Amino acid sequence: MPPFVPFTRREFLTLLGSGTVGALTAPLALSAMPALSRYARPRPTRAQLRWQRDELALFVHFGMNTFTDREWGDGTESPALFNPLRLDARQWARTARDAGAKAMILTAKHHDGFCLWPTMTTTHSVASSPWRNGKGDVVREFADACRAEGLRVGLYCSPWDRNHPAYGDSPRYNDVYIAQLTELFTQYGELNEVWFDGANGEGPNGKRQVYDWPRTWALVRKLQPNAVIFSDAGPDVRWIGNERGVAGERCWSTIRSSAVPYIGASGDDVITALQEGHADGDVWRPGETDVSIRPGWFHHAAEDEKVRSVENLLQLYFTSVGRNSKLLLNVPPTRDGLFHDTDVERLRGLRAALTGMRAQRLADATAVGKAVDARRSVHRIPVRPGSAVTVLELAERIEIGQQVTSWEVRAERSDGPVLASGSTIGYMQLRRIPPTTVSQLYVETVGLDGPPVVTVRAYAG
Ligand code: FUL
Repeated sequence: MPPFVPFTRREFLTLLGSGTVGALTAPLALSAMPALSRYARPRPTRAQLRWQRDELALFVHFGMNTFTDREWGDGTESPALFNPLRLDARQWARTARDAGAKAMILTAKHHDGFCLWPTMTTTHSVASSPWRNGKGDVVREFADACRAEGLRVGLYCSPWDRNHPAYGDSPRYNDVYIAQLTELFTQYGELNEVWFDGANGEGPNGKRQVYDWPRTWALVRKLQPNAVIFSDAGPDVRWIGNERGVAGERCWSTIRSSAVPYIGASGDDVITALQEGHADGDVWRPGETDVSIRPGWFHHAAEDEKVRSVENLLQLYFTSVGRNSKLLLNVPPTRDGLFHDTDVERLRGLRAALTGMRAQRLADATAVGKAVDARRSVHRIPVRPGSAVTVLELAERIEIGQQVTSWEVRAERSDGPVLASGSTIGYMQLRRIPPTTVSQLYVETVGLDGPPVVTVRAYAG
């Protein structure tokens, strides 16, 4: 999808005159970099902006594996096993809202092929289970609960299906998959994110399935035009390259589309590209950091003592949202169909820690900065006296693209001690620093095309 480039008429005419407009449609050559104006760089679509500003979403892995105590089912599981007697999607949604999350994504179908909604495409679904006498629909309850709590709704329907008999017969299974997605995209209201992985293991009979991604993505665009599409190859949101909750220290929301040419592309170069993106990327494709609150994606009672601590969750927030990514934090319901008390308590703790930090704001300023030369500018940010600064937050106006290639924050003056430094900023950079009492922050930024607009905040606590 072409990037959303909100030109003013004047900008457009200027570009026409300068001959830069062609760069919008052609992939950017490295050598073309210096000549590019900021107006030619990719910018986020409205849907990408909204997605990024949500900062935190919860991922909900729930399904047959919850009942078999596995991570990957093989598709032979009996639907009779699925019976979450106390399932309460409102409890998930309330917890998510209270944690500060703005959206949730549910595994409507995982690799074992068991569908959490009464699909017409297979009998391997909730309709064949004892749960709610076969009349239940987890996707419906999930979507209704999200909306009731003011959350946006996302779905993950695994393409790899170890149950469906058509899997491995590529055209036939692709029709099944499209039919499943069509049900999900037409019966549950507006989705804000559709999540795809490239999982493509051997089918039950050693069959190999070739997915039809262009067809799949076209279906999303047609039926859910406001949803962002996540996969490692985009097109809207890219995978961050690991499941440890850590975005690259350098993290561009732009990436060269050729670096991850197809879903499931592998190799060190691909992982580095996913982690860091590229300053000269031809597409706006921000990174999403998916990570679980527990060792596994699904709930296992044996892991009830291994839920991440509040401090650890806070750390994840810093290494994802605080590195220009978005945190998709997995919280798996138990067999009862509820989030576990420990997970709920930790999420509350995360919210309290973030709210506590933001309540102790000592500095908050947005400015273009004073240009020192064509690319370098300085900002002097006054700090409220009384408390020591422990966290620095920097942000760019990403509506107009990502600009900053390096930054440095010093205490008081241009020759004061360096409190923090880095390369990219993007949507947000968060840094902890040793407690420092200052009256002014001296912030220097270097932009790709000129002095960027930067917001600088400082917190105590
Ligand atoms: C992967 C899957 O194989 C895992 O089971 C999990 O769902 C993770 C989020 O995505 O592709």
